[in-house]
Amino acid sequence: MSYDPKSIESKWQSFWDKNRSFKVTEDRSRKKYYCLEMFPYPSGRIHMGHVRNYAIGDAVARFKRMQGFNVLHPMGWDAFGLPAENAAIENKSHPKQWTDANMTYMRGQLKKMGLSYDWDRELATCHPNYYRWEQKIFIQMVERGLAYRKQSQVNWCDQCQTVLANEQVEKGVCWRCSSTVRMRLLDQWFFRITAYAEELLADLEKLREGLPETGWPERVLTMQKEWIGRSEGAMIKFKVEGEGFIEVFTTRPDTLFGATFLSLAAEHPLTLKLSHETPHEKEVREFAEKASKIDRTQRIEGSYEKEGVFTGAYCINPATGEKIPVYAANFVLMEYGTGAVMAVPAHDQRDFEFAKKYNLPIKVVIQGGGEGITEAYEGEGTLVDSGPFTGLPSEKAKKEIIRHLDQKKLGKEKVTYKLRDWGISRQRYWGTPIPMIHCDQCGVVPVPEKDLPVRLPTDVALTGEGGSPLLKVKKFIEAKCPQCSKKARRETDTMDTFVESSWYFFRYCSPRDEKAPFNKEAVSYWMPVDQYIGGIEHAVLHLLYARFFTKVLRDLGYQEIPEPFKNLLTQGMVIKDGSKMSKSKGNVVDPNYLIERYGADTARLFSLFAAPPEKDLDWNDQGVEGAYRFLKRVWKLVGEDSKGSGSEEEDRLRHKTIKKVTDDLNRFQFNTAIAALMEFYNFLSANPKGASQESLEAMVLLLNPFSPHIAEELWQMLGHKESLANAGWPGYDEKKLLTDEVTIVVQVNGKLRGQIVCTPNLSEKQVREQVLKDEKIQKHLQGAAVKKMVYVPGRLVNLVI
Ligand code: ANZ
Ligand code: ZN
Repeated sequence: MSYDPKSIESKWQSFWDKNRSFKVTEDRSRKKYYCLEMFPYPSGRIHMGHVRNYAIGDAVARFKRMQGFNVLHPMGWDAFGLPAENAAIENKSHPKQWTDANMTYMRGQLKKMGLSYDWDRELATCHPNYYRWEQKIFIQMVERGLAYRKQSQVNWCDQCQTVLANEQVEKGVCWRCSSTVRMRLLDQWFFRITAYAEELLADLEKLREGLPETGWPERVLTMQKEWIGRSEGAMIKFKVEGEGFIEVFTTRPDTLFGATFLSLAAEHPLTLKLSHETPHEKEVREFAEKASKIDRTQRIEGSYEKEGVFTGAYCINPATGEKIPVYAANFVLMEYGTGAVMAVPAHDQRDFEFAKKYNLPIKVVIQGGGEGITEAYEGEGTLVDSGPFTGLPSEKAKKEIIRHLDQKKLGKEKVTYKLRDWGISRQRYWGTPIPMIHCDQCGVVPVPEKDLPVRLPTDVALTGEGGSPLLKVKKFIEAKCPQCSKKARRETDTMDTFVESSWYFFRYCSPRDEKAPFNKEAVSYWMPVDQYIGGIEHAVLHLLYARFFTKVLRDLGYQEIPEPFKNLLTQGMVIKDGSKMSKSKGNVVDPNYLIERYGADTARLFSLFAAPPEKDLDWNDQGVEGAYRFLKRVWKLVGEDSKGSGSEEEDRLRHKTIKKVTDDLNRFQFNTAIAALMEFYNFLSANPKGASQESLEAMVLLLNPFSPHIAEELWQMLGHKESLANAGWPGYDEKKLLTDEVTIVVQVNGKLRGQIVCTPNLSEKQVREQVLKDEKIQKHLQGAAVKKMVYVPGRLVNLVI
């Protein structure tokens, strides 16, 4: 019987389905293992990146299950989002229809891969049964001040009369109509993630550890740390004539004596106010207008000409008492610190260039530069020209200057973060409705819990024009105020889809719960996720938001753990012809083709064998052929009628292989584990008498995490009735590994006098002892003293007497 993946694979897939082979429930008598791959967006069909991700996850899940863990391995859909809306506009269909159809198709594809999911736990975030809980949590966050509304800058297209996401702004113009995009203030909903900045930073330490050699990758920890961006420094107040104070944030209070002007953000409230009714007003206004058009990407990259204008106002440097000018500058961000900077041109390069450009004084206050400097000296050092602080080193001066300012109530120590509150408002249709009602009398009022969920209406017209489609659904907008019962207006913003993916891993623990977002007991058993697997592109946003939500859910009393993901594996990309596989590059390999032609077992084996999981995988057709050939050979070997009786050498290699595969799987080194299986196969197939039943069984068990269909079938052929879904992982005997022997030739004064047989890993001293104990050698030595021993490890000993 030849290897026919198609029939075997559909046979076992229906077997697993029918028997609910991977269904799990909480069982406190057993150790749990929660294995999770990032859930997919139902874009239409799966791609090779998915195949790789899920092959890794499934190998881990099956391995852990065989090791006796109670394994939770769920799958679902991150089902809200803009592509559904765009596709609906294009195809004149509905986002729900499009999404449902995609989920159905992709579910079929995943089933054809033979992934060991507990499908009874499948969830889709666009279902009211899912998002109603998100709405409830949102309202509780509002009550706690963790969700709030504030005016904020958005990308706005005047032509389309709509807010644009950052991705919809290309080189400063609207993706749809190509007119210039401007920044505009709009009321938006925010999550106060900054309230957790310190904890999010500190807990990164907990993630460093995890299981041996795993935890979270250092790279991801660093990216999160930089994103949170903690800076220690001070707030310092500069008195303005007639206008109170301007407060600045600085990390270098030691340079205060060198602050020769102040720079405000264009959007700083004082920028226009200070210039009001001065000759500078018009110029400042024009400047602010222009600065607001710099788009976000350029801002972040700093790729624009640094410019500014004088506001007409002066303030007092609290250290020197000198009058210094106040400028507005386009590189000062309103969203960081206080939106105002004390400019120290001698020690900050941007300030230096600005001072040169506008002819402002440059005063050196840290030793390092001097007269006529050509660039800023940004390092620390000894203070000069700084009054009573002259001569102090920077570190000490920072503290002393802050203390001095504190006494005069002009400054204090301050820690600032780059992390911004998370803007979650989207003027879109296909998302979770924000459950709030606007009343002229009562303000913004939460929808009462009994009225949840606020369902997304289905009868909407999607035209792609002007603003949120929900604005045109009268029935949706018209609401009664929950407080005063008067006519009111329903919020039409929907939530960022990152909100759904911030807590889905909790919902998997009790996905059909109708009383709460999730069951506390179930969560206390399953969470945290033991192994999370997904792309590096989620290193910051998704993973940070999920960590934040976990802490919020803890503080709202829903659950107790502080961190959701104990170990994280970030898989590399799938590359073909030198670039990432993608539709736009036209270099995709369709998983359907692979599965049709070779079977899922080959597709999975290839994805795991071709590269270590965190590295990029370079696609090659020979690799797939090779994986297929290997499975065909194993099929033939196991299927042969004659079984050998084995040998000591075979036993040893079997134990060695089991150990190697076990160790490698513990470290997710699937490629070397598979290589060990290939070596084992080579040995077994070289024996003309056939391999022993025991070795063949080991081969099949070890193959199961990678290529489970063929493994199940071969297991039956070897005479077993039970499915491998519940089989145990094979053990090995350490002692058996040590029975490896080597023969060492022994010479005396260069002449062959005998040999010893010993284990290969003896030290030189142990070899010497064994040689001197050997009777035959002792005869040749005749009691003479050994002056020197030459040892070629594992091969030869020469005794010089
Ligand atoms: C005076 C000074 C002197 C500064 C000096 C630096 C060097 P990090 O480390 O990233 O936190 N700054 C403060 N708020 C800003 C804003 N809204 N937009 C742009 N720049 C801003 O950077 C903190 C430093 O960045 C602050 O320290 C401030 O410049 C500037 F020799 O103050 B410094
Ligand atoms: Zn009201």
